Amino acid sequence: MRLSLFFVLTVLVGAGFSDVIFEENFDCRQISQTAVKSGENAVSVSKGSLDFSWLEETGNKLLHKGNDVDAVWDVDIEPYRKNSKTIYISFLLRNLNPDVKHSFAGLGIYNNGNELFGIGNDFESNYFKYYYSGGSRIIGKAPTLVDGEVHLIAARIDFRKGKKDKFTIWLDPLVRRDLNDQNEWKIARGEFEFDFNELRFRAGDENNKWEFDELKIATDWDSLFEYDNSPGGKVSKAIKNAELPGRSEKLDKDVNRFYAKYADLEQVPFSFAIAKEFENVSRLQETPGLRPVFSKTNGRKYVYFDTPAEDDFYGIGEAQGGLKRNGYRIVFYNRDNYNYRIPDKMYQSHPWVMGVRPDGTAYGIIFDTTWKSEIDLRAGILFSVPGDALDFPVYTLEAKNPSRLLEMLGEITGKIDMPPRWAIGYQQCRYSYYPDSRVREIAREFRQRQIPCDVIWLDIHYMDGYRIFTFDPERFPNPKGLNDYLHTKGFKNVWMIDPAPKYEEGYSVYDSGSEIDAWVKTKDGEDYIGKVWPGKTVFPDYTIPRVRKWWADHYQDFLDQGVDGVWNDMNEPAVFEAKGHTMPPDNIHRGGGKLKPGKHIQYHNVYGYLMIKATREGMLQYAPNKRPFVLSRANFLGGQRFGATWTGDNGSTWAHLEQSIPMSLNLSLSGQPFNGPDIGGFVGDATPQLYAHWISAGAYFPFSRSHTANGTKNHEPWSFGEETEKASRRALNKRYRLMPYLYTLFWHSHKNGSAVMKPVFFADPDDKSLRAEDQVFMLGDNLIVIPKWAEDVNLPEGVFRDLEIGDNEKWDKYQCKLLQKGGSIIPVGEKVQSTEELGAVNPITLSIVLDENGKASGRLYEDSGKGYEFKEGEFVVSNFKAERTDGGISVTCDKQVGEFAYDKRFVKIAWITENGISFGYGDICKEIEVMKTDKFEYIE
Ligand code: MIG
Repeated sequence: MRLSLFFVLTVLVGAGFSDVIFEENFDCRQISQTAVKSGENAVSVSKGSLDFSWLEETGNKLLHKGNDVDAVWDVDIEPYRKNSKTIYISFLLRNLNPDVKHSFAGLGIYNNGNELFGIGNDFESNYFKYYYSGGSRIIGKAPTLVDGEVHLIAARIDFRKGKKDKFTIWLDPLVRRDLNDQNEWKIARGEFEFDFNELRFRAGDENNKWEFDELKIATDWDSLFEYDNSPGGKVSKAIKNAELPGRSEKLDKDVNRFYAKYADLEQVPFSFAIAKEFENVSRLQETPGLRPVFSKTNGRKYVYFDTPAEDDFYGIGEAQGGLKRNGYRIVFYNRDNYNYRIPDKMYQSHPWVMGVRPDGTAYGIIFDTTWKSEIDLRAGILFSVPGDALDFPVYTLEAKNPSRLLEMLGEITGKIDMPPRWAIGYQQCRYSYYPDSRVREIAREFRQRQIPCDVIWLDIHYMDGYRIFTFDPERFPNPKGLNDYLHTKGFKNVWMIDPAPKYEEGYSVYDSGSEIDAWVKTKDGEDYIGKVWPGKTVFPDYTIPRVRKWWADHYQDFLDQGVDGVWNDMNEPAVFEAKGHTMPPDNIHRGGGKLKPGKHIQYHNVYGYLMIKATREGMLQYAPNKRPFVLSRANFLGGQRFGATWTGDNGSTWAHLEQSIPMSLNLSLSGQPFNGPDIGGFVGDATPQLYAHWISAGAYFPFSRSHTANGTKNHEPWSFGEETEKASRRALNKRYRLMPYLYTLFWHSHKNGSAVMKPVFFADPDDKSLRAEDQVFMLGDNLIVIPKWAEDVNLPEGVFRDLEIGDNEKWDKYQCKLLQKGGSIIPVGEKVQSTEELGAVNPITLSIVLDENGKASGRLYEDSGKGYEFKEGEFVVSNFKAERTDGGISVTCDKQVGEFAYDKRFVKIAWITENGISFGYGDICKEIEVMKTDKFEYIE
């Protein structure tokens, strides 16, 4: 049987201005008015609203047999062809039955009933491909479409007279920043003659269901992707029969909580995200502006916020793409994502959105579930989980501005612990430095070359056959000796521990774990065995309290070797040669304490979170008065309480260098301030220029570490030649000089949840021009960092002055510009090679820029940098103030608190004005006066 649906659409022939030429949203009104030529399907299709999900919302399931044609659209592209114009075609495609392998669906390009070209899922390989009379090609090594997720496919055709037409096809292009910044992976290019007048949706295979939607042709990229953002627009129709919440609670001033009517409140699982206990929970009396609707549709549970189109979205964690998240759709299911190949999943999950209204007020939404979930920000905020996920609460937060919102997020999901000061220093890593003599050599090089550095990292090659908690007897015969050596040189060390021990009897970690029945089980109750670095491995089930204890205890002997910090990698968890590169979703976690037994799909997103929680507990158990440092690759909203994170395996490319800023910013806007990318890029060799640019900006990331993959060229600051070495030294010297400021920012973050690295729109939340600016960023509220490569940047209005703390570097091609905000006092330290050179209270220069009213203020936090004595009062907070006087300024220490308070402290003053820097010196406990001079200098 040939199922056909014919209708002709009027085509706008306005070639010349940018426009949508053709659009098919399966809107029933439109279809029923058109001439339906044949086929039962055509009739059924016209019944319901077909807006989002064609197949489901008709109430029909289309069974596709063979390669039958299912829908045909006549299109007239002749005017564009004739005039050698360019057109773009896009559509959405999703397999609704991913269990069926080897299925085909896609868009056919036809001429009078003859197929010319096709784009879609490949029947044989399950890869995405295009095909034509001459054969077919897989598009890059694009992952299979048979994954149950919505994919956006876009094609560009450049019609050319007398020549073949040029085409480009993208898979999921919207998760990239722009057209020119696409990952080669998902792109196909070629030449072909596109003389067509029909488009057809085709799907093959029995028992298979495909969703096909939003077929569009336009003359430019932007109008292709202009979604209908109107309130109640198309996304809200995705959820049928949406209902108001069944239960609405007021938790706090400006914090509400909602549950669906259908929610089974008895079954709501323990919350991993929420750290706060709300004491005065009451029924919400008023009708809040921000309120979800809930629905069960198409076997999924949906939560939808019908937010105004003018609002800007941020957060959602580590996702790829730009700073502003409007239009994005991502999946929360932690994923090892080598070279960021997969567009819509990353290593961490933060089911949280920050919304900023045009007036600068802000709101936040926490979807408090650990389940595999999706968020769609194309029209409002649409969040969904599989239909069998347990019900969960949705939290809404209202704040006067984005900064306050982040503090509220910190109050609710928890804040970072105060890190040891060395962890804020620069760090050097590679996969891997070995043997131990090479590690010593790296340490010596840093000191000889006077490039500041605090930490050297040990990656998996130190282990004995990749067995965790062991040391290779030949490469690292004396780890304690090596660590002692590093300590004498002023370095700390961080060593890697993966989650999965080798499956091997006689290996103590395996044996002792087996004894307590520690391993994650398959659905049949067997130990789940996967494959990772050591070969066959088992996976500790960190949901079980005794397993976390067992894990924590393992750090005893390990830390005895003089280990300072722990790096937990691969904890999504990553599993080689496994579907989705992780363990099966129906594996079983047994839980305990507050955690009920559950499937992996429930606990996957907190596997890393629970692992680093246990690691941290182990470190605190070993040394209760040492601030632990744990770095984790996977994490979850709220996991900032247990460790810092980095952004995984990026590539040594310009695109990933640029990407690193919005990625770190959005992690910062998701409650995790302590993060950063692999400086220089992990996959591949950086060029000297790329590395120089990257470290020049990377020196200002909260977590600042160079790293590179196995088998790449050397990526130390000096490995790229003299120019790059100089640039690195300069940049890192400046990081260390900013240490008093940076350390104070981390303390703020620890105290109140604020971000260390912030987008510039935080400086002026109602200035709409700043909302998407992600080439530049701020450190705290008083310093803007502008990378050398940044172009046409949008900066906040107001007084800003160059903060020059590098020696005579004006000619340097790589250094970021640092701008200090008017009204601020930034404490600047001296040049050191490691934070180990610092005491609790150190020499400082106060860099001062007055505001329009001739005033400035700033704060400095100081403590020992290591233990927890600061909680008992061993710290000092100094608040500085400056005011214009006749011909100069007067600087005082307005107030001090803490046991380290001083009654005499000689400091330098650097007063930056529009025509130079004026210097002063004196006892800040009295008053320091500085007279204005007209000298351009840098701050020494
Ligand atoms: O599959 O330990 O992201 O930083 O160097 C590779 C080796 C495993 C992945 C981490 C990377 C680390 C590497 N690891």
